[in-house]
Amino acid sequence: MSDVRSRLTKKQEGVLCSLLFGSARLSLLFKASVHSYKYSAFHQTCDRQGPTLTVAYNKVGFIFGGFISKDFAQTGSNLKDDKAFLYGLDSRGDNLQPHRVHVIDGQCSFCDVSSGPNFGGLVFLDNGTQVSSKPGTFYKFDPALIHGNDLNLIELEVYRVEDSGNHLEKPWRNIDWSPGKRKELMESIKSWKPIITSVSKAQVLLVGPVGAGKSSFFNSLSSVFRGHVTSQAVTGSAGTSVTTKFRTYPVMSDESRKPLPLILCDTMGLEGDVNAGLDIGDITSILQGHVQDRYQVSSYH
Ligand SMILES: Nc1nc2c(ncn2[C@@H]2O[C@H](COP(=O)(O)OP(=O)(O)OP(=O)(O)O)[C@@H](O)[C@H]2O)c(=O)[nH]1
Ligand SMILES: [Mg+2]
Repeated sequence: MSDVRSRLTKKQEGVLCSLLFGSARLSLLFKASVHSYKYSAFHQTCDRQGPTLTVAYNKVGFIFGGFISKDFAQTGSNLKDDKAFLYGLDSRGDNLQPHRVHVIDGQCSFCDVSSGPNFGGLVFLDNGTQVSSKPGTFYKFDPALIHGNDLNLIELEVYRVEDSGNHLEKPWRNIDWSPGKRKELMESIKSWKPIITSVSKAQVLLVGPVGAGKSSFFNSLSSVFRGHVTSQAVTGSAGTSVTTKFRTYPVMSDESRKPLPLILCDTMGLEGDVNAGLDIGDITSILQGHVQDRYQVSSYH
């Protein structure tokens, strides 16, 4: 089977996503040239996938189809979907201006039956590469603007529409990464003193699931204060914890050659199985100060 790769260019994908919502992401589910132009193949990969965008390509250079926010599920009914629309995009030339058409008031948006993507006025995969176009059924549209009056497909793709969320576009907190601010933060850690005079250093216990990045966190912190990359703690990925011993690491500063008032305590990862990795009893013992550097928990003997 040849590669199931999107035929859309990045620019075309961006234009289609702009018709959906700001954080929409397309994930290719079905490609007729690979999976076949049979509607049964379409249902096999596209049923119950949530919102989908059908993307058809014809010979004259139009990209067109429909969006539904509900599942294809072959319920045998015509369904309403107030977010559904048909669209057409003339991909010839640089100026990509999509044309979008909403459903006629009160009409259904798609036929959820055993056929190809079926938007009433536009039906795909019911007759191989031939599209059925009936403006006025569910949607009122100008065929010239939707598909350039060409009903012969050279490709048909169906994408799942995912919401990538806004978290990547909008930082959840603003951090000043300037060199001055960085120096200030490092100085505040170096000069920090515990409130209790009998305690000279803070010990920070790193606890978390296998592979969470506990050992890497120490290596990163140590590298920052030493001024060069260090990898004192062993890191990596395996089915079970890579760290097999309890380790206490002083953090050294290379400039002053003085240890910081900070000791990082790296532990084995928490694992699902009983008697594997760190367990709650081990954590209690560590907190009570009963566990020495390089102690190996029993499950690793
Ligand atoms: N992308 C990414 N990978 C990370 C990060 N931190 C650690 N890793 C990678 O995640 C894997 C596990 O990291 P470790 O630091 O060994 O994790 P650990 O929590 O000490 O794991 P155990 O000792 O096995 O419990 C390594 O391949 C790291 O390179 C991070 O911030 N981002
Ligand atoms: Mg580790």
